[in-house]
Amino acid sequence: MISLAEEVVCIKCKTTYSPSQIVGTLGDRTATLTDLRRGIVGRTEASGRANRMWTRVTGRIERPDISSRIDALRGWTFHCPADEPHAVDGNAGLAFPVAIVGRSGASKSHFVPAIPWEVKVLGSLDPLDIVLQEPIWKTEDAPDLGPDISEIFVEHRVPPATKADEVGVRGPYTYRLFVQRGRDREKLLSLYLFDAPGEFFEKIEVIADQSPYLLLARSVIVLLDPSDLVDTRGQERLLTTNEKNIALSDSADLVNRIADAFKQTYAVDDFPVPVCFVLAKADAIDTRFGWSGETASVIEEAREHPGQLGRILRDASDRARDACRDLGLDRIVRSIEAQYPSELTRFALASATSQSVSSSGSDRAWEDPVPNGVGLALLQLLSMTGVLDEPSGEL
Ligand SMILES: Nc1nc2c(ncn2[C@@H]2O[C@H](COP(=O)(O)OP(=O)(O)O)[C@@H](O)[C@H]2O)c(=O)[nH]1
Ligand SMILES: [Mg+2]
Ligand SMILES: [Zn+2]
Repeated sequence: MISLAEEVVCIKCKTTYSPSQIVGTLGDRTATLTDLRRGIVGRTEASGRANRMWTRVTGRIERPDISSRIDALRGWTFHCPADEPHAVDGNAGLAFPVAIVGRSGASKSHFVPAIPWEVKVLGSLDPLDIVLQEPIWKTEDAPDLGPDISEIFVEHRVPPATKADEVGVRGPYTYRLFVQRGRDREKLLSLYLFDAPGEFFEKIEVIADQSPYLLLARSVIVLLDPSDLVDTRGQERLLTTNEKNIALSDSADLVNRIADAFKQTYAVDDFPVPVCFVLAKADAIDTRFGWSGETASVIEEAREHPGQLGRILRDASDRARDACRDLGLDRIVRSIEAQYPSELTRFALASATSQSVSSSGSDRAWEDPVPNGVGLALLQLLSMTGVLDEPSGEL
């Protein structure tokens, strides 16, 4: 259904290339990505001999110089075959670009770093054999794996709002995503994450011009900001009905705009990729829905009912959708159901920090930020792509 291929997605020229078209350079050495992935380049004669000897003596294929070889691989830069030179991501695995979109202030710049913090550092999906790791090749645009991971989760600082004219799209931040379940038992994906300013999603032409990555994404997370949709904790006053109605209509517009941008780009009648709508900042919402325990219950249920993760995730999405309705977001839910095919649409509630920012004087800081539900949104997307499918064909 969804095509995931071992191709290289070039965000700049909005095209995908085969690895054989991508040339890597390291000093004065060049090699195609196909050759590098096979590992036939970068091995010296001497290390080749040592490897053969090691294999003969130990009977194992592990190589004594593996870490130095990996270090050498990290230095390669990969070039897009387009005329104007620019770098592309050369990591192995099925390219899985995930666009995180939402209006300004929706929590995008917190949600993007919350994904690696929750899934990679805290290992929230480890019990499901889904593991996120550092990539071998980091891209030029995002050399330190960004995006503000230590700033938020270690130093507890609040990053300033992402301004369109200052930074543009940040990323791709790339990670290796190992999925050790499902039909193939072992699958390697190259997850790309992007962070863009909310202004980019205000007009459909701007989406096409400024956010080509959005239209190349194989999955989308749409963050809905509850701050002006429902009364949230820490708010100075209750919202008026009028204010809520304006915000509802703005959010429904965003939902429609994203659907239109994809449909026009792909020239299709139905939205073509998996999408998860996430009611963000769930920590600030008064709801009876136990959103913060959802990841744990999905994991526990999956353990009790092997082979049924797909069904379990659909149930979790239905619960989240009903919670959104209960909170008065029925208009948004209806727009979503009208514009997006149900088999490619999921809902979730999540928080990048599980708390509101605390301010003393002019200092705004996080006290002890911990993401929750962020990995579950990623899991919903993975499930819809089919990579978690069980041998029985269960989705
Ligand atoms: N309560 C709560 N507040 C959040 C959360 N994430 C972000 N915020 C607040 O929302 C503001 C905007 O977040 P930001 O990530 O910059 O939004 P962006 O414009 O979508 O990138 C932040 O400065 C925080 O005050 C969250 O998970 N929970
Ligand atoms: Mg931002
Ligand atoms: Zn390119």
